[in-house]
Parts: sequence; structure tokens; C-alpha cells
Amino acid sequence: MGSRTFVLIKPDGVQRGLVGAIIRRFEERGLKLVGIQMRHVSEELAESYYAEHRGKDFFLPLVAYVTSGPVVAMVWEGPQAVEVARGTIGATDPADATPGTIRGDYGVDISRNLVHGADSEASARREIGLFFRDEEILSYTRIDEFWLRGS
Ligand code: IDP
Ligand code: MG
Repeated sequence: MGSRTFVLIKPDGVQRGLVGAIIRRFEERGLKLVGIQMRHVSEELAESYYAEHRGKDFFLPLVAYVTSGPVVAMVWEGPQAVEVARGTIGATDPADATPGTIRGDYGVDISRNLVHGADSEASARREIGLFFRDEEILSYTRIDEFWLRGS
């Protein structure tokens, strides 16, 4: 089994009709989708999910943003899943993000950056645990795994 990461399409991604385009980036890159759910994020969940940012000046707007509409929460698996997903997502501020990344192709402002990706394996485990029960994460072989990894 490869490592896992947690990715969340924020409410602007859903409202702008970019769910398919965003999922496609990870899917075509070669990560394997092993968990997915659409939901609203409660204030309580947002505050624990973004606990590291409590006290910063953007914390309350961030909680308001992520609770403002449905999100799509996902678990992706693959070699170095955390780093690979963060690379596909791009820099935090879409204005600085490289074209070719999700934020660099679809965003212009740091307050609406479309997607979240866990920043370490420990964060991924914590965030997956906040959103998913164990039985909601699936185990299966993708038919192209050999062609993605060479073994
Ligand atoms: P990351 O999402 O690239 O890991 P973090 O520094 O962990 O970036 O920040 C979490 C989220 O908080 C960002 O994705 C963005 O939505 C928001 N955020 C971070 N810095 C700012 C800011 O300066 N203004 C407004 N929102 C911010
Ligand atoms: Mg972060």
C-alpha cells in the first residue's frame, strides 16, 4: 500500500464547477482515490481541522470560507502521496502558484485557493481521521499501477 494523503475541494471549487477538473488532476497524475465524500463542514470541525491557524488574523475568515458551502473530502494513495498532491495543488497563494498547478490555473487570491492538501503524513492521518471512518477508506488495485510505478 502506498502512503495516503488528505485533500479537500473547498466551497469555491464546488461552486465554480471545478470538482471534476480538480479530481482529474490527481487521478491523471497517478494517485489512487481510496475515499471520497461530499459534505458540509461544521464550524466545530473547521476549527479542529485548522487548529494550527487558530489566533492568526485569517483564522475566522478561513473558518467562514470553508463552512460556506459543500466541500469534497478525499483520501488519495500512492508513492509520496503528501508531496505529490501538494505539488499538484501549488503554492498557498494562487497569485504565486505556478501555472500547471490547480491553484496556478484556477485561482488569483489567497483567500479563495480552491483546495487543501495535508502537509505531512502526520497531518494526513489526523485529517483523514477527522473526516473518514476506517471502513470508508477502500483497498483495491488500479489497473495501471504497474505502468505508474514500474513494479
Ligand atoms: P496551505 O493550504 O497551502 O497548506 P496554510 O498556510 O496551511 O496553507 O494555510 C491554510 C489556509 O489558510 C490556506 O489554504 C488559505 O485558505 C488560508 N490562508 C493562509 N494564509 C492566508 C492569508 O494570508 N490570508 C487569507 N487566507 C489565508
Ligand atoms: Mg496547510
